[in-house]
Amino acid sequence: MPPIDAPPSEQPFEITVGPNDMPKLNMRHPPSAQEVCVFTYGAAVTSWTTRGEDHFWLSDTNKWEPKGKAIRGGIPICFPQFGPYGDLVQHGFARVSEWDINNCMVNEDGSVSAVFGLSSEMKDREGVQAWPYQFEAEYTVTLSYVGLETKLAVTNKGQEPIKFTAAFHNYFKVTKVDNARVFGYEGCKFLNRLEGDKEMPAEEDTGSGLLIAQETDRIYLNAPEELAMFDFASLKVLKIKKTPTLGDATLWNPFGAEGADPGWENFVCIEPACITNPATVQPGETWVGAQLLGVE
Ligand code: TA6
Repeated sequence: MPPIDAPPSEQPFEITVGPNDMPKLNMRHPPSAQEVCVFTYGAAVTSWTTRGEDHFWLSDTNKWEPKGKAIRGGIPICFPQFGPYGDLVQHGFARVSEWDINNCMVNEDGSVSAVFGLSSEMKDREGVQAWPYQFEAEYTVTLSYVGLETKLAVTNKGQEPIKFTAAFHNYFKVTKVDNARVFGYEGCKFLNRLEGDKEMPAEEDTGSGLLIAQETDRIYLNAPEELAMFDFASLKVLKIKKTPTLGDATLWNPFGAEGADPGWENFVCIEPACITNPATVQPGETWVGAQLLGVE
């Protein structure tokens, strides 16, 4: 790690502001030339670069107003509800709540982490009160030689079990959606969200990955712990590892459907998630779901 008197461009942590004075944390791991930017609004990762190249797509339509609308792009956190499956706002309140920065640390192995917090005690935070549970959520973002890890830990602070669904809604940047091939979903059944969540059989394994050639909105069941995406134009391989607590994984691109973001051609959403088998956390216990992203 850089010495404490290293130039500002090499210091691991910098808290600054983005558009409309929204607070954000820039975190660097100089030995691997990685940087990540996390807004406190939604604890939203909006950019992750290796040697200056960003791997996340961010919409040009973002208004950067922390008022009930999620930042589109990067990694919105869906918690404690994925999609419309429940009584809360679409994808839950985590992505439209202001999170605290609890800690920034250089770990023993030289990796760097930032920890964000949101709890039911924060009565002033958007949407939190709509969920009748006592909880503490910690979101840890880590940069190491291996890549970017995001980890959500949810502790039940109340007297009754908590049940929730969650996802890391990754918007990966691609040169063009049809240049991308997704690997890992071979042999997995999926729920087709475009057909009322109809369960579909696993598709034939062509050996050359899954091509998105039409509007696609799927929840893959029992998705493997490792997924990957290859971009034919940039020759980039993106690897995703997820914990078994995130048993599902989605695949989404609106492919120009009505209402699609004008930038739809340049992202593919692959979202490690627990949706079909919601997490249950007993009083005093902690649930942890994490993903590790790497690029080659
Ligand atoms: O995970 C994919 C999805 O659930 C899609 O159905 C699509 O609606 C998307 O998330 C974006 O949701 P949002 O609420 O951010 O517009």
